[in-house]
Amino acid sequence: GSKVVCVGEAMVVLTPADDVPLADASTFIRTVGGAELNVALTLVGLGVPTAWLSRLGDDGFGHHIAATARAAGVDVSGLEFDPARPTGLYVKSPGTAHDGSRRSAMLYYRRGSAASALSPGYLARPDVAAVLAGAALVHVSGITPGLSDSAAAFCDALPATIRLCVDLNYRPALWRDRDDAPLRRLLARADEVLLGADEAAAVFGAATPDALRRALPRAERILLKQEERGVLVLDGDRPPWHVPALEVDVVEPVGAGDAFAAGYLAGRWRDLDVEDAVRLGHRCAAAALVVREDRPLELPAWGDLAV
Ligand code: KDG
Repeated sequence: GSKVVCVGEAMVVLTPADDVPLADASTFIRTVGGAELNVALTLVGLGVPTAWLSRLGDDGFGHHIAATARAAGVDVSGLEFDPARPTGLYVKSPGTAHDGSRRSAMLYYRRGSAASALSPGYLARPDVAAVLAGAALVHVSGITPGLSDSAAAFCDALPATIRLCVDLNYRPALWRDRDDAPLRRLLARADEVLLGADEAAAVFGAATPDALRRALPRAERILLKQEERGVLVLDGDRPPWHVPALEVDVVEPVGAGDAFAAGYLAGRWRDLDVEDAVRLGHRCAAAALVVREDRPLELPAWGDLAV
C-alpha cells in the first residue's frame, strides 16, 4: 500500500464567534475536529495521499465533515453514515479550563455518536477492507478504543499485518468509568508510538526511556513529547536522542499534537530520516500553536527543512 490511513471519530466544533464566555455566546463558528481527521487533513496539505475511515451520523453535521475532508483531497470512500446515531460535537468554552489557566475547556457531546458504534463489523465492509488494503501505515489515536466497547473491539480487530502508528492522546474523561486495557493493547502492538511525558506518566506511571521500552516492547520507535523542550526519540537500539522544539508564543494548544503527528508521518512517508521527520513535526506543531484554529493555517514547504 501507499496511503496513510487515519481511523477515528471526527466531530463538528463550535467556537464562540466572539471571545466571550460560553454563557454569553450567541453566535458560533463551525469547524471540524477530531484527532485523526486533523492528522489526515494536515497530511493531505503536505502532499501525502491519505484516507480517513470512520462513521458519521447521516445528518447535516456528518455530511459537512465528509464534504470538508473530500474537498481537501482525503479519500473518504470508506466512510459509513449511520441513520440512527448522531455525529459527535464539541464546543470550546473560552477561558474556563479547570486548571485555572485562560485556556478553553472542551465540552464533548459524543456519547452514543455514530463513531462510537465503530465495531469489527465496520472493518468487514468491502469498501473499508479496500481502503486498508491500500495502506502503507494506519494511524489511530488512543481516543478510539475509549469511545465504547464496540470501538475497543474494532481496535482489537485491526489486522495484525498492518503497520500501526498510535498517538496516545490520553483523554481521562473517556477512561473514567472504563477499563483502559484496550488502550494498553493498542499501544502494545503499535510499531510507532507518539506520547506526551504527562500522558506516559498517567498511563504507565513513568516517562523514562527504560519504563517506556518495557511498556511498549513492540514499538520500533517511540517519540516522547516533552512540551516546549522538544521530543526524546527512542529508536530501536540506539541511545535516546533529543530534537528540540521551536520557540513560539502559544495562542491555543489544541491540535498541536495532531499537527506534530502529521508532520512526522509526512516526513517518514517522504523518506526523510527520523530526525528531519521529527523537525517537520515540530514545524507543523508550531504552526498549529500560534493560531486559534486546531490545524495549521500555513504548512511548511518541502525542500525547506532548516529549523
Ligand atoms: O487533538 C485534538 C482533539 O483533541 C480534538 O480535535 C478533539 O478528537 C478530539 C478529542 O477527542 O479530544
